[in-house]
Amino acid sequence: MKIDVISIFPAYLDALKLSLVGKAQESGLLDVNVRDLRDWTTDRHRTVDDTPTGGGAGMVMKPDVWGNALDDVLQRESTLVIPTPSGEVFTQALAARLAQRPHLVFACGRYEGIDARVAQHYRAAGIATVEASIGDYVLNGGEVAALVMIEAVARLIPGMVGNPESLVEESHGEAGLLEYPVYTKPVSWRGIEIPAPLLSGHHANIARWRRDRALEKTAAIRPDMLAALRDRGGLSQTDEA
Ligand code: 6GU
Repeated sequence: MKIDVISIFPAYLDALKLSLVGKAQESGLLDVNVRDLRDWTTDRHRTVDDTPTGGGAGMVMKPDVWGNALDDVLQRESTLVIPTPSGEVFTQALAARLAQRPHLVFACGRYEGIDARVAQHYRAAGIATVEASIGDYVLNGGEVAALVMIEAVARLIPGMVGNPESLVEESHGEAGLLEYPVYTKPVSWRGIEIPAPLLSGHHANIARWRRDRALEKTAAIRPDMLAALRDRGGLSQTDEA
């Protein structure tokens, strides 16, 4: 997979050189390029923003500069991802869909956002375009949101995570439940014992205990997820007991 990130603060994306995403780049599974939006400005001051038409606070990013950049970077098979708090919520399902695509282009806006005609234009031109928010809170720009989305997508690329089973059991994965609590040695730490079933060596009992803790935790913290799983027929009689 190829990923381009366009931003006026390319240094924000330095974290992509670290850890899993960095290793994926060394192994050739992933090719990430971070580009400076100002390279596509044409004026002496390298202007990327202007006042909002119709009035209001803040500044809006200019469509002409974004058009220059995206015309250069996008190809027919690219997916344009625009991080914005007004987008659809970025979920594990959206991450999984994006992980199937050959080329992602992240257009990181700052200030009050990018002129709305940019998304409209590339959609009309037949470029798959996704406006996505990482949650109901406000960041100063799309860079940190792009980091979040890239990490979530990159670990779903086949061959990226050492043990594919770790993708199945984890929170928001296929089970549709939050993950059960995990423990390692010592068996007793500061007076707190690891729950006995995990020490039993009885695999069915361990699986049942883990499933019950996942159900309990999901019911308490994310009742919406539990209801959705029930509606999909994902809860057995034992689960409901
Ligand atoms: Cl994608 N951008 C900004 N600026 N704020 C956000 C966000 C994105 N997602 C949640 N808050």
